Parts: sequence; C-alpha cells; structure tokens
Amino acid sequence: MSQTNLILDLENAGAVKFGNFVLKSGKVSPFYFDLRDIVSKPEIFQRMVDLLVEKVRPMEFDVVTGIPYTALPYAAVVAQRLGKPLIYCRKEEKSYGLGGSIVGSYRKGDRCLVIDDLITTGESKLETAEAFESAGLVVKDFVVFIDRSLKAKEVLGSRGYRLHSLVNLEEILTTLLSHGKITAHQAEQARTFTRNLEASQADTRVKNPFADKLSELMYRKQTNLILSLDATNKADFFRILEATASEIAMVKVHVDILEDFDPTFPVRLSALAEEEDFYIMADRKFADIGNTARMQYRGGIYRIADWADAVTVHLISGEDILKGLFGDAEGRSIGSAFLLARMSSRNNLINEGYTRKVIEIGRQYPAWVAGYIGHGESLEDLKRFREKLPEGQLLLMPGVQLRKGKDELGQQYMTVEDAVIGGADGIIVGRGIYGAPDPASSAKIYREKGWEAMEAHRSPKLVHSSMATIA
Ligand code: S5P
Repeated sequence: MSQTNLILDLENAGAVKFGNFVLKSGKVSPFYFDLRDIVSKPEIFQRMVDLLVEKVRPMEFDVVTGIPYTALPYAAVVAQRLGKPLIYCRKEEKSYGLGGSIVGSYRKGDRCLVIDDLITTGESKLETAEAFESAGLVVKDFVVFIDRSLKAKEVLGSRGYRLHSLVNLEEILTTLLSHGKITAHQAEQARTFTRNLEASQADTRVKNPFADKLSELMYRKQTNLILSLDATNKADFFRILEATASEIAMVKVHVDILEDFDPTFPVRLSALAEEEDFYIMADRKFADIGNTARMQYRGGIYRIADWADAVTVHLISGEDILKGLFGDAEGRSIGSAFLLARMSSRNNLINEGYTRKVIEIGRQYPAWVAGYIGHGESLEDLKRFREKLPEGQLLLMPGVQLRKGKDELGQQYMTVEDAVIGGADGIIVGRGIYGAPDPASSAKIYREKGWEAMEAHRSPKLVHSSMATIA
C-alpha cells in the first residue's frame, strides 16, 4: 500500500479530520488526528501493520514495545510477525523507576523499538525512552504513523534518538488537497496553526518577581544555601540563625514545630532577615481545598501570609489551592509558592505524571509560582527533571548533605555538588547544619561548596537569567 492510500484510508476512517476542534488547552485546532478507532477496522488495521512491518524490518532491535493504549495492538502484531518479543509498560503504574511495571521478559541491554501512533512535541517520547532506559533497555528508534510536528524529529535527534514516521503533516495536507478532500485554505490554516503552536511552546520562559529577587540575592551574597532551621524552640532557632545568617540566601521554617511560638517570633525573624539580607520561606506544605488553605495561610495564630516571602504547596487538591492562597488579596502583599514537584523521601507516591501536571500548572501561574521543590534519584535523573522546568522558575532541592546517604525515616540525601550540577538553584540543608556541632562553620562549608559548584558547573543557560545579567 502506498503512502497516498494510507492517508486516504485514514481520512476515510475518520482518523484524520479537518474543522474546528477544541483542544485540552482550550486552543482551537483546524485539524484532529485520532487513530484509536482503527483497531476496530480490520482491513485498514492490517494494511497499517503491513506498512509498519515493511518500515521496521531493516532496523536493528531485540524487543518491540507499543505505547499504551493506541499503539499496543500494532506492536503486538508487528512483534509476532517478525518473531520478536513484545514488552510493554503498564500505563497506570508509570513512575520514575518503572522497574516492576514492565510486562514481558527482556535482558538488560536489549535494544527496544518503540511504536506509537502520533508524535506532537516529542516530549512524551523522551519520557518513554527515559523510563525504558532506567529499566536497563536501550532505546534508539521510534516509529510513528503520523508525525504531526515540524520539529519533533530534530528534538529527538538532538538527544540521540531516531524518529521514523509513515507519513507527516505536510504529506497529509498535500495528498488530501490534491484529492479534493480539503481546501487550500484549510491546508494553510493547519500549517499556520502548527507553526504558531510550536513557536509558543519554544518560548518557555516565565517571569516571577520573587524568583528574580531570590536569584538576585543569591548572586549578590554569593550563596545558594537555604537553611532548613527545624529547631523546636525560639532560643535555639535564633541562636543558630544569628550564627549562620551571613551564609544563607533564605531560611526555611516549620513554624508549627516551635514549642514556644508567639507573635514576637515573626517580628524578630523579619527584623533579622532585613538586617542580614535573607528571605523567609514557611515550609507549611499547604495541600487542602482553596478555602481552607486560605484560612491556614492568612489566619490562625501563625498568620504566615504576613511574614513569609514564600511558602511550599502541594497541588494534590488541584490548582485552585493557588487561587485560595494568593488570589483576591485586596492589596495585601502576598508571597510566592514553591510547588512540591518531587519529594526526597523514599517510596513517596509522586509519579512522573503527577510531576508533569505540577510543572504544567506552575507554568500557568507565573505570578504566584516562583519555582519547585524537587529531588532526583541520581544525578542523571535530576538533570532530566530540571530540563522540564520552565526557565525563570527556580528549583530548590532538599535532601542534601555533604555525603550521599539516608536517615532512618526514609529521607534520602544527595551531595551538594550533585544537587547543584544536576540543576538545583537552591540547596535546602537542615540537619547537615543545625545538627552539626558548630552550625556556623558547617553553614560556611555548605555555602562554599554550593557556590563553587554553581560557578564551576552550571552553564550560563542553566543559571537564572537575572543572575547572568548581574554577572
Ligand atoms: O521532599 C522534601 C521536601 C521538603 S520541603 N523533602 C524534605 O526533606 N523537605 C524538607 O526539607 C523537610 O521537611 C525538612 O525540613 C528539610 C530537610 O531536612 P534535613 O534535615 O533532612 O536536611
């Protein structure tokens, strides 16, 4: 079957449609591709499998996979025809490690061919590759029916992957145009839409005022150290803070662990922050519905909104928590959020999909979201995570000590160097400093190591832009 026949088949089956389609993002697209239904059309299905088999036969691979659900039946038939093992990944259980969620047997080092229906940005293909690679497989080739993007091939190519497609957007447009299925105007609309969409995706920079202020302070004070001062009484808290203040960019507090909190605490803390030039983050990890989070943030005995420059927020209840916290502030000066995108504790329940959603929402609220709290299972894992964050928002990383390790309650530590090289803009250190015999000299060591790693290893692109301009 020729490429032209495939395109006409897809059009005929309603898998390729032109008109006005509202996408999840709210944008209206002039075309829509959806290959899910083809499995119920055995003749077309068979012809598509034939084309795939022809395409992949010369490629070198040991196992075949299809990305669930649409591509999986094709992958199964292709694998069977070529006498290769099929493996697949359970969609519901996708998480970082992925180890246990691959169905089928394979050996470490096996080359895995990945089949999917469509490619749009290449982003989800990269995630798939990462997942399979972290399970010990080698991914080189992706095969899709339709390449609907202008740049995905290049994006994957720059990361060392090959993209093969049966047809691309331009081939679909010219074929349907020459067969009178669409008008020249519709073809042009589809091209313009795709170009604009890709241009807007390329511009990932967002701007948050607090992220800029914190970066600026870090550069001015030459420190990316955030002290997690988890002391349980005011005397200890201020003794340690006064001794370490000159080394830090921000202090992170769990105000609800203080036994003797009273309204003098935030007053004294704010005065010291002003005097010693650091910011204050309340690590309250708000997580409730918008209305409750608002009361927790602005009221109660702590009145966090009155003194914290930033707070930590879980998005488990959805994006409206951000509106609860920061919306409708009636002229009050209200802080910024760092969203929990990943956690440092072992076996935590955050998975890749959750992290992706947190970043997506964070990108949509740049006025309120200064950045993310995140961690990595390894240096490579941290780097990959960092690449997904919008430029302009910061990554703060807890679970940092001078040596890799863990505590007895599931906390996992990376070294200062790995954290910074992996992409943390700020390192959050608690017991490594306040638990040391001499917190002041310990803070100095963390600050020096952190800043040295920043200067030595971070390319100008990774350093926050306001730092780069001051530099
Ligand atoms: O994933 C996380 C998120 C946070 S904010 N893991 C964390 O450890 N934290 C916080 O960072 C935690 O609540 C504690 O205050 C600090 C780490 O403390 P350390 O003593 O283990 O360095």
